[in-house]
Amino acid sequence: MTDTYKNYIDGEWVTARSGETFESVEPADTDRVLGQFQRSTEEDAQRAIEAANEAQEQWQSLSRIDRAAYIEEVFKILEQRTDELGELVSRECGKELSEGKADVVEAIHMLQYAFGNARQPTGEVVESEIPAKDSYVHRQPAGVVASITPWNFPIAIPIWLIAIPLIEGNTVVWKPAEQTPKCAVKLMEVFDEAGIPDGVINMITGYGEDSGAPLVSSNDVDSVLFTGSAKVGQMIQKDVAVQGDKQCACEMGGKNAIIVTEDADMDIAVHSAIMSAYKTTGQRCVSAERVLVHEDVIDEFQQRFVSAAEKINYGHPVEDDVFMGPLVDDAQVEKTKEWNQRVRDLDAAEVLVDRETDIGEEHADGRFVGPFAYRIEYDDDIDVLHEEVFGPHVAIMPYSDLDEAIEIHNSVEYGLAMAICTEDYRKARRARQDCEVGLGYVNLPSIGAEVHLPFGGVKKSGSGIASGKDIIRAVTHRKAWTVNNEKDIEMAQGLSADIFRGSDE
Ligand code: UN1
Repeated sequence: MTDTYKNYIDGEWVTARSGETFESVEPADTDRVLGQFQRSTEEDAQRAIEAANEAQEQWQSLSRIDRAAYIEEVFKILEQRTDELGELVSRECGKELSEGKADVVEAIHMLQYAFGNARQPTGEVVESEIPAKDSYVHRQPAGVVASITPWNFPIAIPIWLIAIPLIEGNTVVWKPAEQTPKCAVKLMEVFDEAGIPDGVINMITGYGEDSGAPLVSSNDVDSVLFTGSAKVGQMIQKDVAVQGDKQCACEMGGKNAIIVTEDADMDIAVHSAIMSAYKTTGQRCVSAERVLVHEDVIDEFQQRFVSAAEKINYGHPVEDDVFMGPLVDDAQVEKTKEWNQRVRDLDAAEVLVDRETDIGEEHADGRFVGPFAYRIEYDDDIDVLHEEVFGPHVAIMPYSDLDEAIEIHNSVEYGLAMAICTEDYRKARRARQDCEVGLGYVNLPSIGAEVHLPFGGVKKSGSGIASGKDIIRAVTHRKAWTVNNEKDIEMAQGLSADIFRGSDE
């Protein structure tokens, strides 16, 4: 018998109105059940939205600094629970232990950034062309924010999409991914212990169609923050666009690339490519599924990459010395295997690494898919070179000059992260200028952004305001406010203020 966990609404732990629950299991060993969770529906979403609406005015009336003090409490408690929650992240989403812990540490860093930022000056003072006028820009909370978060960073990304919205004076309804509900419940416990007033943060577990969609369509939600797949993000963007009065920031996938130039340091290039392709089992939105290597060095790169990929240790994420864990769910396993098979069936592709099922019998109950890599000449018509797999699956492609590398780089509809491995600063600069991305790295993997940097992409990858201080734009309204300090009214642009002009007065 496993425990049943509840939703968190208006400061209370409550069951879903449907009375239904769903199960969360360890992807590395699906016999191990982590708990039963509430299968929330529109009714629960509505209850949570009402609680958030009721709490919002009072919460907004606190100073920004007082609101931040609550976030500092969350930070203190989370810091004490780093190891415990890190291990839970590893068990529930399948990332190896250092990654599970890094997820919690990333959340801690975001909390630190968020409450520290509350003592920074905000807004802008704008010079008026009329000396008697003072103008400034003031920000006010949107109201109720719906935060819809993915499973691959089950502690960090929720904190990205909750901490700053709260400090800005919004209240939040959070719908975590159905793959990682236990991480969500444990994170809510931290908020509860921190003494956040009732209704300020609410959490409902369940599936997107049942309980995420009603948040997006509700008239009482003022801003939607989403990180996840392009398919769902586009649905949210469309839904919000026709409502007209709702803000929205969507952060969606990528088909990220590493460019290796002819002068690159091969140790750095191979290390960066392996990290980018296989860390988190390829399940970061910033993971790289394309490595573009100059034709003069591709054979050497390939030989070294393959030898490293053959040695990667994959297994249960809480075992010692594991580099890569399982994929999160059966849908991911199926999808990754399907793309691998399509590559095997391509005449144009040479499969270099195929460890798809290279895992011991003891892991038969896990959702394991091993490293896969292939070499191929870029061809616009090959769909796998454009579509995001979100697994340990990577194409190695030759190019003859940097113009061609950049053209291939930009041929995809996404534009999230990239890296260039080069010893030539001019080539690195060229990549910075011409690669269509929101995040770029030189002589590094394409993963591992720090929280105080802006995070987000261009093109189909999103609006580029998923995190850091930029997210403030998605959860506040700007007010341009002008004050006249004289008795006379004087207008800008030479506009006459003489209301008796031409009359006898
Ligand atoms: C994601 O890939 O879904 O930059 C988020 C990184 C992490 C965040 C990744 N800080 O790799």
